[in-house]
Amino acid sequence: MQLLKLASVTAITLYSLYAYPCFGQVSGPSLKTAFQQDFLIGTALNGRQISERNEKETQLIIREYNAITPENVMKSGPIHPEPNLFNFEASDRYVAFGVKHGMYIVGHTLIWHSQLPSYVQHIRNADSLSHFMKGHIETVAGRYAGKIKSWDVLNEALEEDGSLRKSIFLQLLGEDYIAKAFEWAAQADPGAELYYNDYGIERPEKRKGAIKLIKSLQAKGLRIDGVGIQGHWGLNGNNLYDIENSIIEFSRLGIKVAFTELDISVLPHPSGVTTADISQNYAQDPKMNPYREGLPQAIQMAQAKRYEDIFKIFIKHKEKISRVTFWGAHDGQSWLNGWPIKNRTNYPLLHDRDLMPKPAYTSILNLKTK
Ligand code: 9MR
Repeated sequence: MQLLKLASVTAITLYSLYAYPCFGQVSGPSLKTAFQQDFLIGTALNGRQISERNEKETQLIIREYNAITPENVMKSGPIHPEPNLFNFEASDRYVAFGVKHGMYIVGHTLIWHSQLPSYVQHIRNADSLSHFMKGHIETVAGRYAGKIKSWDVLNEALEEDGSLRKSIFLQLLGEDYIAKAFEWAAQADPGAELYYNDYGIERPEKRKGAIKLIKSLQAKGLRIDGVGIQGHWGLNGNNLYDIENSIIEFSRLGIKVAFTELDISVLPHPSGVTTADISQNYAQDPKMNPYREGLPQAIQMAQAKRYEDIFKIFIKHKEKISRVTFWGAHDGQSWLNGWPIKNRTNYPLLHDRDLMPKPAYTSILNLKTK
């Protein structure tokens, strides 16, 4: 038994040394250095990470990544909980983290139908909603002007068929709310790049809607600097063609393309479709949580290959891509452990729950270092 244990510890150590030769050292290849000439490599930070509660996690984040996005702390619910009350404690800490570590700081997100403060959900007239939007954008984007390098001004404003989402903003303010969001963001922080961010816009139908939205801003003479394709994908590799075409088509609009929330789920999705619609929620079923005890090697390798295929496309189009951000630094923190079914064990990121690099990490790094 002891021998077996020793053998497996040795195997893991050897694998880690192979996969991550410089783990614990300050020099040697890391994602951010390997892709330095290509695009920024980012991660989303949760509240714990922003507070630097775990030294190993902090070291992993600053070693691998040169861009950060706040996973939740800048959303309107937490940051603007009452009409005249802003809670900047966590967001100030987030920005200070980025400044301290010399990182590219992303703001996420100014206008989103989800995670709205409850008083906004109860607004029933256009004037009050417009008043909220303007005040919110001016105050939040204004506070961090000069520090936030890029804002996800508008998040997920499209339905799956590419039509405008029937959010409270569209219903009370009409299409013009989109132009207003970009106009007010540009005024509040003239130096920040302004992005439209959404999931599934690599798919042709929804992509058309995103292109229409971007063109309508440009036709009004408003500034939009980039589009964020979130990249919440699964193991099925049949969207490579769509990913490549969307990079090409979006960049033809004269804007930058970023991949803003990349993760590759290894678990079955109950509806069979990969999306990031957080209103989805399904009952628990043990068949839907097959890897509670660990991820089989074959799936690890399939995920590594999937990441490799995607990154080959990113590298091919590197001059069109500004940033690739992963939606978290390790599997343990991923939202995909709780969505669309609660309490599952998913493995969507590049480092495992012990902060060790996975084959997916190595497959990406090898594209630049081998
Ligand atoms: O990862 C985020 C999770 O912790 C939150 O509960 C959820 C709801 O606010 O949002 C998740 O992040 C989302 C991001 O802000 C926008 N695109 C989809 C992401 C995954 O749901």
